[in-house]
Amino acid sequence: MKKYLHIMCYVTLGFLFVTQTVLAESQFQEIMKKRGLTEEDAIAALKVYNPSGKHDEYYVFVGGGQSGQVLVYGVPSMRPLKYIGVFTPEPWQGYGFDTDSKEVLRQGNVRGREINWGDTHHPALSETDGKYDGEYLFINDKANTRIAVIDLKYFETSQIVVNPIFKSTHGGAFVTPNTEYVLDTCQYAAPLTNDYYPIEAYQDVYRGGVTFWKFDRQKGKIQQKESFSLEFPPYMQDLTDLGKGVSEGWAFTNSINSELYTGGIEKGLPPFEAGCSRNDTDFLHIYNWKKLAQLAKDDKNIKIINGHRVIPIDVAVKNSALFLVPENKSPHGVDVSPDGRHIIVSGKLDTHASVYDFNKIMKLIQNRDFEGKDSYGIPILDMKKSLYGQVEVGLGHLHNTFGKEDGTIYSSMYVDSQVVKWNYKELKVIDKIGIHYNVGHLEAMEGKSADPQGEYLIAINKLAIDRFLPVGPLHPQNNQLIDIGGKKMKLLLDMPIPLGEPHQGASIRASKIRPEVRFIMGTNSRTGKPHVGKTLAGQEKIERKGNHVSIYATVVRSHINPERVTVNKGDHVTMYITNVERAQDETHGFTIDHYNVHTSLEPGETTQIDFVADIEGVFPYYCTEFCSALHIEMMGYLLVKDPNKNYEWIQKTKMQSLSPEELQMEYKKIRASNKATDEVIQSLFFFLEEKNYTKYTTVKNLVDDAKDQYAKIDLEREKSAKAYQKNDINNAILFENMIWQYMIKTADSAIRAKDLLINNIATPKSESAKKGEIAFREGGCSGCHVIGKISSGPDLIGVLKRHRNAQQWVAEYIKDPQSKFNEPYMKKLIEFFNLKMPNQNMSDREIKDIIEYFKWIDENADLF
Ligand code: K7E
Ligand code: CUA
Repeated sequence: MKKYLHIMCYVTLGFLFVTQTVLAESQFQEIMKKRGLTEEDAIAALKVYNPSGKHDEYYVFVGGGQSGQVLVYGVPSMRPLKYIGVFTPEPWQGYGFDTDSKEVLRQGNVRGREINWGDTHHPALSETDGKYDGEYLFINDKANTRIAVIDLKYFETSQIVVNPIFKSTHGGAFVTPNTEYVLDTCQYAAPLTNDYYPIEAYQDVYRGGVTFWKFDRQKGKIQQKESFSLEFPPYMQDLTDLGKGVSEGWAFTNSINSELYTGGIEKGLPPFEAGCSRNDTDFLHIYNWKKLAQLAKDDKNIKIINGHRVIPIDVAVKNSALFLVPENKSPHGVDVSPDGRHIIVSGKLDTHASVYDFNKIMKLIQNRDFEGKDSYGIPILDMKKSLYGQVEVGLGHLHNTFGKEDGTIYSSMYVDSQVVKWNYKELKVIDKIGIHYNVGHLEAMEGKSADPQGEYLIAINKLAIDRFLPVGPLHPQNNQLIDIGGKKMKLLLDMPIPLGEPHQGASIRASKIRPEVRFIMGTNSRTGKPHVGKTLAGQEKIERKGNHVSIYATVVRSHINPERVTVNKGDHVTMYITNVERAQDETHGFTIDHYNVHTSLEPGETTQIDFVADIEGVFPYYCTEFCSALHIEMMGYLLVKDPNKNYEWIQKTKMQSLSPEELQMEYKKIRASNKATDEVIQSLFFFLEEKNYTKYTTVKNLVDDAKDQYAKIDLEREKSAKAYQKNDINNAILFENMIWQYMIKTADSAIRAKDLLINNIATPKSESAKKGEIAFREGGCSGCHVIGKISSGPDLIGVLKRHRNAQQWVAEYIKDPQSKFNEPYMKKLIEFFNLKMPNQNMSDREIKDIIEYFKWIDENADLF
């Protein structure tokens, strides 16, 4: 008999399992059919979908092109995470609208001129031993010859440096394997001084070059005094890469104008594009940065141009630190393999990719085996003798990125609109995939580091054409995610970028990035140091010195202190604002209407705003981030008066006021509600203490925040008591109101802490109970039932014990509530709540799951 029962159980279970799978499958089919998806589409969707709360595996940073910003998104979901303001003002972050960030942005002034945009191309992550370490990101501005430093502790721009000698750059930012230097290479040649020379002086005076920005990792800053440049002939240098492993200490830069052509289409001469591609080859520049860094330290090796140390070509040549080797004409990308031995040059106008062998190059240099010299005296190596080999990859080869398996490289074919996977050691093509459309850069995960991860590849395309809903003639950009984990490349997802044209991308494992979630109290986020205007709660003040007014303000849910500031027209106003919150994500914004100032204040941050109060009037100021239920009340007034005017008005409006009895009643009412609220808070704290909340860091942070809020109540109590003693009932009521505000904020954090704690310590939910919880929420049950509380419907703890044969009873009741309404117990309940439970049309499966969820609740009844 027993055995028979067992078999019955298996049969039923098996049956259930099968019906469930069939059900899921038919649902799948139905959705696919409805949305017109193929099986392959559905698989792609599964590979990129992240349910709410699940994080991505990689960060990707891409240059924001003409937006002058950096875009950050996650892979594989391709969900955007942040735009980092770099060369362009960015109001959300207050970037360019508060004094501290303006100081950074204005470091980017060029020859005294404010420049408020940039053309960001190549982000570079800081490296240790050629591997990404997740500390800093560097980004170039092709248009205005600048490099910026982004501190990945805060994801904020902390420094901008302007190239002192180049009028155009492109080959930046690229870092040495331990981030000693950030390289930025000249693109369009020009005189290195700021003087005029006619175009006829091109060969003699115009120059290219490469700048080595010295990076101080401890300070997180580029040291301009210790930086230097190497002069190049005006070959119009393009991209660069640094040697690593065997080739560490060397760098490689290609170029596009060995012809030294100077254009002249307006004079009937052939245009640049023709003149620059006349020769069959251009020059790859090979130079030893370690040697150059030594040379630059000695004054006799350099000349000073615009206050900057420059090593002339002849000094580099004399010290065997600079060589050339021909490369197929008008190349674009140059990329050093993860082990440093192979150097791959993309032949934009040639169907061949060229693989140079560093060992061969070194041998030729050691034997001084040169094919000649260029007109600037630089030794030229023989191309054939330097090559490891060439592979026919396709048309319009622009960029490369490396895969995980040895020898694997992915290359973009702009003209063919393809990504080609090939092996640079075996010199053979492995796979090709079509791209929509015209791919430029491409980035396999950590594909330019010494430790490529493979898995995914991003095609950073130049055209989107018909991929997205049309939004007028200016189309979004398209970044495409490709699965490279298998044998064949598979396209997974398109992501429109509505921002600017991203060029290069840099990706890194999420585990390597360790950003802060709050600042140490009073930090200037742009320097990482304590802000001079750091103000703690209770230290708020307004100071005047002559016509300079300084305001030391704080912001916290949900008020700005001070709330009224009166100044004279013409005063210089400095406002220091500190966000004294400690809770994660409790950001406040701050603006004064009509004064073009804005800042974002993350928890613990202090920022400064400066302006001249040059227009008279009344200017509300307010918090710009929806930070709490009373966010809209988070405001104040700047009042600017003209000291030479008399202001008069006659008071006409009389507000109706409350009688003393009414005031007393209101006072009693709010006192009673504060008492009741406090009891709830005490029970929350009691629960948290009893369950040792300090063991769980995130819970502890929330409780700390709650206690911070609660600690503010004492002072308000005193004020309320004082007002009451003076018979100032009106203000006593307002202070009691403030107490209530703090209590609500306390309860808000404490309830979140409690929920989190319950999640941590409750017995684990079975799969079925998990589904039951979802069904309970999404099916509408939670609209009336709150676990652990009587709300619009009864508490459901113990519901499985309230009836005879309770599980069956509950199941029947959910299935058809009406059938039970006449039972005496139910009649009472319906009367009490004045509500009848509606039929939510739950399936049998869902009902079963919900009962499992109820069982879990009963197991953990003491937690609610
Ligand atoms: Cu091909 Cu700047 Cu790397 Cu675009 S890049 S031009
Ligand atoms: Cu603070 Cu809104």
